[in-house]
Amino acid sequence: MDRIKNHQSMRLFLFAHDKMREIGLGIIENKRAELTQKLIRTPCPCRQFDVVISNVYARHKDKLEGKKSMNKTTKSCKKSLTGFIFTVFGLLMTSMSHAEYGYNLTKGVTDFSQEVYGLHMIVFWICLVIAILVFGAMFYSMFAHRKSKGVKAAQFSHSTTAEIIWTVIPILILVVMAIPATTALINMEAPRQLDENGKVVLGEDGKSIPIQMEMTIKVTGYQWKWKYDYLGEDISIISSLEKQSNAARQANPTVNLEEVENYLLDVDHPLVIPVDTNIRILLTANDVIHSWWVPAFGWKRDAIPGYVNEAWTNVKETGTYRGQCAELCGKDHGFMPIVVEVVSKEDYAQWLVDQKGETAVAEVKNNAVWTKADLMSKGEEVYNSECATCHQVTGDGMEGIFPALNGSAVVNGSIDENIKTVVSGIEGTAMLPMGGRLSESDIAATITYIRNAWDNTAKDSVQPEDVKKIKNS
Ligand code: HEC
Ligand SMILES: [Cu+2]
Repeated sequence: MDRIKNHQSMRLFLFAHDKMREIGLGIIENKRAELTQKLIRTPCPCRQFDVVISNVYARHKDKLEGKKSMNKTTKSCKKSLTGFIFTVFGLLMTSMSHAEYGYNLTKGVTDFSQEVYGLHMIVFWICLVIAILVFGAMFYSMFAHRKSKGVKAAQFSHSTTAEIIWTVIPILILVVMAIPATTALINMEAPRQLDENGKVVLGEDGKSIPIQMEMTIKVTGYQWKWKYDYLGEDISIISSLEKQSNAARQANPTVNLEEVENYLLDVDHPLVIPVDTNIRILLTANDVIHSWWVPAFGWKRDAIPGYVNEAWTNVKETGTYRGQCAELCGKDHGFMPIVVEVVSKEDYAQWLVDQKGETAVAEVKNNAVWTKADLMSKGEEVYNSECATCHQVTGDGMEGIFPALNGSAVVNGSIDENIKTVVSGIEGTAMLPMGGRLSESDIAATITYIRNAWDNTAKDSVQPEDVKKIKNS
């Protein structure tokens, strides 16, 4: 259900995109499946986007097509364009009685998102009234003063009065729209206590009372995953694209994307937050600019390296909310989704306890001495999920871009140098520091793996202790 909700605002756009494409290609409706296949196979700059669109379309196909008022083979562009317009109109009409599948913005699940929705509706109605007045006047005068009735055009060219009127009225309209928009922005940037009617509560000194934040989460964007630090709780979560989606997105996929639920919109470890809680969210990034966006919360904020942005939220309904990185951030930009699990306060307290248990387990792993077999199996797993995107599963890299680790001098050289390269990265290259995103035991395992895998000759093993030493030196 939440998947449908989250896609509501995108649906009209996706549908329009799809229709226009069909018209362009002159392909008839029931060849849709073939088209989807073609889009997936055709390498083009917007391939990933096409895959997402085709997939979302396929998901909602029944709902979309069930509501169509026209479903005919397209004979000519003109005909299908008319069909398209009627279809969209028909969809808009039917959607009014089926709010759940509507094409309007969603109201979201925070006070702020509802405020944004309200603003959107005010502006929408203002636009509608203006459109009716302007087009009404236009069509009326064209019809009532048409040439066939013998009407002669007036010959005046300037009217100061008319010019003043058509300057002053739009200014007034803009001012009227700016008042609620500014109020909403202030509520977002400097949250103040509001009463049930949305009025600002004033303290004894006649000033507004700031909202107290109950917890703080630091969000860090990485190429291409998110890290969530629960400040004061000593909990960090790394949130990456879920395994099935990741397998299905590869060039020669082992998993059919049609079979992956929430394809490209699911992660391994979601952000978990309590309902009805004022949460401050600090955003930054480790490499390039990312942008954290969960539509249901009503805002989007850039995550910029070396800079901390601030936002806040208070989610009113438990549930799963999905979003995506909204800043073009490199080749895997489309593969760093966001999932937020909003749970009851009791469930959150329990989750904290469990999570601290896991942190303790990770600590134990980092302090343990591992057998070589364990290092190798863990290392292969981490290598395939963290390194193989660039260095390839075969360790052969990609010529001219990613060096081969198979036969690399670093990987066959001194352990310390090898650890340093992985922990601190190689400055100015795509080889990013792994020290902050992988645990010491994962790094030790991965290095052991690459030093033993393929044709590499080092054949030694690395313990978390060795990684710690390099990290602290
Ligand atoms: C985003 C792509 C990317 C990822 C992911 C990545 N690397 Fe690299 N790696 C590079 C690039 C690019 C270089 C070469 C940098 C340079 O010197 O120009 C490199 C260099 C290296 C080197 C030095 C190789 C040599 O012979 O100079 C090692 C070792 C290495 N990476 C290990 C790893 C390990 C282990 C992981 C996973 C934990 C990993 N890399 C993940 C891109 C990546
Ligand atoms: Cu990003």
